[in-house]
Amino acid sequence: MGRPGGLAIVLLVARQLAVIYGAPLKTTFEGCRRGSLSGVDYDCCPSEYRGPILDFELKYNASAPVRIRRAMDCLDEDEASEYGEKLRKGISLMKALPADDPRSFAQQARLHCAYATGSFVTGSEGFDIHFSWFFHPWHRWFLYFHERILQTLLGDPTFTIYFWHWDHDGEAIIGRNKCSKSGMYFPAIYADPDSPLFHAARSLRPEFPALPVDLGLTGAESMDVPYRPKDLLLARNVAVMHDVMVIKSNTSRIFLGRDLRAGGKRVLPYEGGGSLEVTGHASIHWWVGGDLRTPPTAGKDPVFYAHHGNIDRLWKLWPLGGQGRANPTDPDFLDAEFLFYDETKNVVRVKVRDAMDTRALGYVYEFEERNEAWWNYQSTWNSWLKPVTHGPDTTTERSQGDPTS
Ligand SMILES: [Cu+2]
Repeated sequence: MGRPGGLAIVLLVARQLAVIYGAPLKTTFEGCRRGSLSGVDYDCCPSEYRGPILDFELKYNASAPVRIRRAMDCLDEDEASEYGEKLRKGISLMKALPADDPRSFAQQARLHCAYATGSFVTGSEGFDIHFSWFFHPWHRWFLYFHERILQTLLGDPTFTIYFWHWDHDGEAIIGRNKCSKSGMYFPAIYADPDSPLFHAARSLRPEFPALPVDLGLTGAESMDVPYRPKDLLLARNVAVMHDVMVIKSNTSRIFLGRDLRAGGKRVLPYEGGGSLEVTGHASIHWWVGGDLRTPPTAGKDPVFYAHHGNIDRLWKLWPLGGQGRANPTDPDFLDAEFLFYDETKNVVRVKVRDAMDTRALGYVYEFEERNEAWWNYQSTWNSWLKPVTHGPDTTTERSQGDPTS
């Protein structure tokens, strides 16, 4: 047998071993196919993916000053109107790009859909970055490129996306500035029907804009969101946040979700998801409803990006909850690769390890300290909450931090 044949066998064996013993997941756009989620088919492969693939570290060297992604509810009137104007302009420019332009709003939503429906393949399996330890880093990258594209369209490299501060009940907190408004209401700039930030496919009930979000919503309630009065919601939301961020988060498996490696099989929605992904994060998706209810269509609603800003911030807050709360150092986590489009339509290959420090990516969040009311919440939270299933090894580990056990 000649050398090429021997090499082929070695490669084949290495590939099989990688599937059996694990190796970092690598994304390729080749072989993208129609995907599905919960029995519904979706066609959301990127429209155009030829051309060289650039490596993230070679292309970008962060030199600009670090920007602050601020809480939308904590802006003063002038700041809010200035931000609203810029964001409306940026999103309308993004929506006006040709439909097949990978920077267009529609194509960004499609890319999120492709990563949510098993459209991209590892081994012989389609994979989903949700319900796995990639949920947080993948969405960090997704917002990062969304923000870069907005900066370029606006011609403003200082433009920064702000977040929907839905974990903040309005009890005054003092961070970089003093903020005593509640972030738990639907952000007004996304509610104006004449704005490009509006999305018609939402199913918020008419009374909901006057009510706080419902962070305790469960999947069973998601199709017909129940009415709960304001006082109950404000208190319950703080309890839910404490439960998810402090009680049910003492290992990375519980907080981030199950591992996913090259050739890994997809699991049912929610089965492998981390605590914040399944509760709080998903609850907001269900509460807003419409396209936001399910991952394949969620990116079509502009409020998605403000919602996920807060998720990204909460991921940064998580290690402050106590010992053992650290992101995985497993190379199969850190060296996993994803592909995104940048502001010049190039395909960029990123690794999870390059997303671990937001400062290196050029931004930090307002309120990155232990200053939200939910950190120190103590009450009969468990009498209000139904148990949430996070996967097979969750139930036993959860009880270690459960004050009632
Ligand atoms: Cu998502």
